[in-house]
Amino acid sequence: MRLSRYFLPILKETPREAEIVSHRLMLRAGMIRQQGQGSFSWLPLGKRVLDKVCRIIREEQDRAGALEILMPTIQSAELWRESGRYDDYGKEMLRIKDRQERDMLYGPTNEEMVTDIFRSYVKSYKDLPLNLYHIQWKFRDEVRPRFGVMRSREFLMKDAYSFDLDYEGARAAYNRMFVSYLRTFTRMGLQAIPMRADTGPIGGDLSHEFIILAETGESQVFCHRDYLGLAVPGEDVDFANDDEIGGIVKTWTTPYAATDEMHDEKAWEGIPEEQQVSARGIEVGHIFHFGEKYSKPMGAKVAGPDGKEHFVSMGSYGIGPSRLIAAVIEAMHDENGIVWPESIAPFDVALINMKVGDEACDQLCERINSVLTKAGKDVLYDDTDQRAGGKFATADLIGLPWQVIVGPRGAAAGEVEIKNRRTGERVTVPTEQVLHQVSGGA
Ligand code: 5CA
Repeated sequence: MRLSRYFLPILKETPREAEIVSHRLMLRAGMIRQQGQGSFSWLPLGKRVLDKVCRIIREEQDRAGALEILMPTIQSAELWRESGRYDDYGKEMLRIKDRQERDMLYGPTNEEMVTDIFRSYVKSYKDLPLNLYHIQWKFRDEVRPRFGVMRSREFLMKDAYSFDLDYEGARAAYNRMFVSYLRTFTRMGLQAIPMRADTGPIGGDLSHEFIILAETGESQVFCHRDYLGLAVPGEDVDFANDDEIGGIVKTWTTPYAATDEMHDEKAWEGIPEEQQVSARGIEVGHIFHFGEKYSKPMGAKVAGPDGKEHFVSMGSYGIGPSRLIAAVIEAMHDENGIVWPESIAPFDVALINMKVGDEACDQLCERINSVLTKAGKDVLYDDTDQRAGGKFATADLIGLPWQVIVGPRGAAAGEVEIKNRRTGERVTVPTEQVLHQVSGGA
């Protein structure tokens, strides 16, 4: 992609309304634009990150056996009256009327709608387990939308819903999502700690929030230091093996970890002080087991092996991709800007032409752009006529993992400079080695 043809509205000034670093950097790097209170457009750079985040989420949901669907944003109040939540949900729900004066709403979550899909088709335990997920916009009229996309009113959510014959099956489904979440967050370079959590308006008796430790986090959290060293399961983890998955969940739930609402002072005092981590945290995922809370009132039941009808045991599993991006920036930035992990960087390489119009520089840049692109790298080629200083500042601000810098002297000598954004390390290499170098140099 040529920067001269791209839409990257970088802000020179630090926006005053942004209180936390991720919000400031997302605005400055031209990733998002505020459209109203708690409502944001995703500009090209931000959209690329959002897509990469969603791709990782999808891959890990699919690996764990969940199936992707897509449900509408606008829902009928009728469904919500069936579960009793139409009245319970309160002011956070955006209520709308259509031209026939029917009560509608903009979905804050989808338990009712997915339960309706399930009950319409699935009648036998033989079709279980089933887990359906979608990635769709939600609206919650939050009392205090703030921190940009961290707590907005309209936000993207991946929400998955599991259906099982009994508690044992539902617990296994819960465990699969638990492990899938550990993998998802690790792939984005984040260390997420699962903590016992309150279930709020979703309901149920078992729930974990996945928390990223960060000073700007909205919740106070408490956990054992052991979490900081726990290994996350690799790609080869067998989601068909309930014992293996259950074992991983056990390892990850044995040390103490709880959010403020679930904190147990007594248990906490039993942990040696040097092992206690009391910090602020950002909730990037939240999983719930709620059994028959929706299946019973909505009549979602299947015939069991005993020939009798059973209300299915359900759970729901959420991740906020838009919030997640802000959380990644909170965790990974420096004084010059964002420092993306390679897995979700909007582009892999910033190719910086220091002297546009110089034939040798232009030609070399074209060649490198083509070699890297052919090798599957996403390249943002800075072919603008900005001064070198401005180009470096932009590249640092938008945080691409590698900068390939082409100047006239190097071009004449057949060399380029390569900077690693994270470490700041710079090396000069022969042009033939650029691909090797930006692929990790191994
Ligand atoms: N139905 C359940 C699970 S699918 C549910 O709605 N859970 S939730 O309320 O905990 O939301 C799931 C995730 O969405 C949260 O962990 C968070 O990452 C994200 N999220 C929730 N509210 C917001 C918000 N106002 N802005 C940005 N992300 C949000």
